[in-house]
Amino acid sequence: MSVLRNIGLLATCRPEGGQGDIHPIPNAAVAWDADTIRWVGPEAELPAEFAGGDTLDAGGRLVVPGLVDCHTHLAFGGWRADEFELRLQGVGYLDIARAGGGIMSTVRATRAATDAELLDRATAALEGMRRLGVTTVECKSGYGLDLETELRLLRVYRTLAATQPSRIVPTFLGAHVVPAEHRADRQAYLRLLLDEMIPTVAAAKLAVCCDVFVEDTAFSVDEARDIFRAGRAAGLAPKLHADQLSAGGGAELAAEVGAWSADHLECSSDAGIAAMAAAGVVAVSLPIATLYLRQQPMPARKFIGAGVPVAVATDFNPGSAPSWDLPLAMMLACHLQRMTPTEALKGATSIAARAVGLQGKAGEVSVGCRADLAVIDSPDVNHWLYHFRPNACVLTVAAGRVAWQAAR
Ligand code: DI6
Ligand code: FE
Repeated sequence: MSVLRNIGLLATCRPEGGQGDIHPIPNAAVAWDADTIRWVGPEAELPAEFAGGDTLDAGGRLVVPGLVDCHTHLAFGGWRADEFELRLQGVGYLDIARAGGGIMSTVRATRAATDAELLDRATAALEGMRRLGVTTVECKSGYGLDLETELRLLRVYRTLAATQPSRIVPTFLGAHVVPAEHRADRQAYLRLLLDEMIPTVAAAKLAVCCDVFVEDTAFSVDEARDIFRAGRAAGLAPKLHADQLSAGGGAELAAEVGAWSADHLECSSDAGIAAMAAAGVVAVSLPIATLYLRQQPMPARKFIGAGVPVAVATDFNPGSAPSWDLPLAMMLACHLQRMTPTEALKGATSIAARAVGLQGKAGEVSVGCRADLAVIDSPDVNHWLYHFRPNACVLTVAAGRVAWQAAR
């Protein structure tokens, strides 16, 4: 039995209520047994049976659920700092891709990387995330784009899930772009996806979700529909990159196929937003990518106003979002998307958990959930995201154990 006491403010982030309802408890305590939360409430009411175990002291600070990063491309080879400089000089993201850079440049570096290199880098990224209080991470493949390399990426995630205290949700993104060697015959790549990759990935239980980049330069709505059908038949839940660079009917397709989430959405139409609201699809906002591509922000207020829950994630990848800093994404969600700090927090906890199928299991401090907690050196959520620092997280508990503690 373990207990975290002397919590100044506990943001439980239970899912009920609106986007900004974080269901706070002042002067709280949380008790857990092994990796599961057993008691949550005001410390004055802590039952005697929980008072005697290992005790951690939050020092009167803010405590939040272990954060959930519900959209990352965690494992890849190489970096693309050269493209960062080119884009700053005015060269377009798609122009760079057409010239052989962009996603294909990372695909080449990923194919050339060894399994050990991919694993070491992804492990370091996960550890960096835990220091920031992030304990659940959705991880996409998509920089292999051939059967062998896609499987290697997903096996890296399986190894991480077995060896790291973070919780991993693996997603198959073989439909990221049509790789260069198939450009002359995209049908051949679609057949590879439908007939070989999806069945092989699903049979080996290497992914939970199936993602498609729906965009003029990647996959059409009709192609994506076929890919989701094959994914569903194999037991993979749909998720999609939608309306990032143009309004391409991605939000509408997410509603049609009952996706767990539609992500990016900088360019969504009002009809797409209404369709997502009616179908109960989570909108995942990725403000670091918005910033790096200098786009118009995702219209979070429209989504929230229409009744669509808005998650906040990093999109960590070497091109459009080269940072795994989820609190940074939350701060940017406030500035760019006009979300309040508590709305951003709910978007990076229980709403993000829903986007990866972990509703009621992660992203909230409730009895029965995994004991994932972050102690933040702030009196409240507003102060945390307002006074932005390199790291305000002083203690992370993942699966019931201390996974990071700042030096005093
Ligand atoms: N949208 C993105 O922002 C990432 N993938 C995607 O479909 C960017 C991928 C990259 O530039 O490497
Ligand atoms: Fe992405």
